[in-house]
Amino acid sequence: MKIEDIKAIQILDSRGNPTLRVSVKADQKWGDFSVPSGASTGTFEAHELRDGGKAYHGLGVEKAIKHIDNEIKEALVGQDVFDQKNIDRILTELDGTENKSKLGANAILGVSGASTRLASKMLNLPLYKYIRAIFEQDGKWQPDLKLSENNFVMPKMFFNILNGGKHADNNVDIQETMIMPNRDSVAENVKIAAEVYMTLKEIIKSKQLNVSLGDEGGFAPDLESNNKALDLVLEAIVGSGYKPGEDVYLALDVAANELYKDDSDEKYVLNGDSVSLSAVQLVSLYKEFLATYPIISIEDGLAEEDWDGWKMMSERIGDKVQLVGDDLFVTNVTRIQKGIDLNAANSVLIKMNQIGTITETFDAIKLARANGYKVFVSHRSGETEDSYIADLVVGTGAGQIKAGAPARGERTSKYNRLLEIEKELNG
Ligand code: 2PG
Ligand code: MG
Repeated sequence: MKIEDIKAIQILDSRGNPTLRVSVKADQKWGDFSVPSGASTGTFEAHELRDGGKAYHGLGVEKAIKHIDNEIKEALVGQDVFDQKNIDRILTELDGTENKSKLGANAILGVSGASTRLASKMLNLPLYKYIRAIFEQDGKWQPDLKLSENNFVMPKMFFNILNGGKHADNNVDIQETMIMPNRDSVAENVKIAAEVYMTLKEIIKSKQLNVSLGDEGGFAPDLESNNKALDLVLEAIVGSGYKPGEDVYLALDVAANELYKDDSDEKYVLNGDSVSLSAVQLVSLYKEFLATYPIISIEDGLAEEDWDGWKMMSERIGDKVQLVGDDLFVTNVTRIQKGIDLNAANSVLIKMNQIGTITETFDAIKLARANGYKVFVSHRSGETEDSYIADLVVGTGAGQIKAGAPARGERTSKYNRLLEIEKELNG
């Protein structure tokens, strides 16, 4: 079945910034995909093409849309919609740059994602089943191959309920303090997360702190120290009637790139604690955290090019906690391979727009998994209503997902889609 048409429009993301919604057509049907956008981005991410100039403070995506309307459409019309690997190969070759800066990773991902959604629609398959099929069949739909169709596992879910760093206007350095409810079912986990979120709001109010929200829907009060962020979340878990370290675990995204200053030995500046720390000292702080709080994962605990620091961190705490590379790995197989070779981490965060195509996203997941790394599928801080990553995490069996707070439409669309998938699989 051949691609007949491709269209894109400029829409707004959850921060009010322009982004793309792309639609691909075959046989009277359209498949859509809306492209997310980060704020605490890694230097080595694929390039997000923006217009510059005055409109939308330079953030428009009309140039990316033009590339879709012209070169990309020309190259893809007539190609088989069920051969995702071929579609993505054409897109990357047409761009020709290392980081997709010619056509824009936002344009390319939009087309890549929309193609898979169209294909799933044409087959009348839920998206996660189509993703499973092409994930296992080397990027191409082959109806007669046997799939592990019945082994769908619902992911562990990480809800970001307290925001800081670049995602909020407060003094907390840790970008994301997340909770992971520890039940088997999505519905139970969503319930626990929502209850803890409600309790946290009451606690923050009762302490006369500000209940304003960060970019991902978590609360963003000013606090005395970074420890206080963890204490508050713990208090909310207990206050909701759950046991920390049994019913609910904690997880952090430190986004340490944003704390990193390269002008002295004390490279990591924690404003909330009024201290500057070396990598060794910062890892000692994590060690203290691990002794005090039931933390099961620390993402971007050190900066994206601090490979020696990451090795040291892995040696010291890698056996106790998931050490997740986000800005470190940017969903890029070359960087993930380097991490594996150096023993720098044990887990990887997967963001489709860091690399730019569905095929390369699959490659990153496969490489990580083949080397015993744990995998997280992740949203971006600038999101849309598109729930694609819910299907992605189930389809690939990645096992873990983070999609922000259990509040605000662009976050709940992912959790609500997981609720739907769970119901469908159980029914
Ligand atoms: C992160 C993400 C998503 P951003 O750092 O993990 O939570 O933030 O999209 O701003 O990079
Ligand atoms: Mg991160």
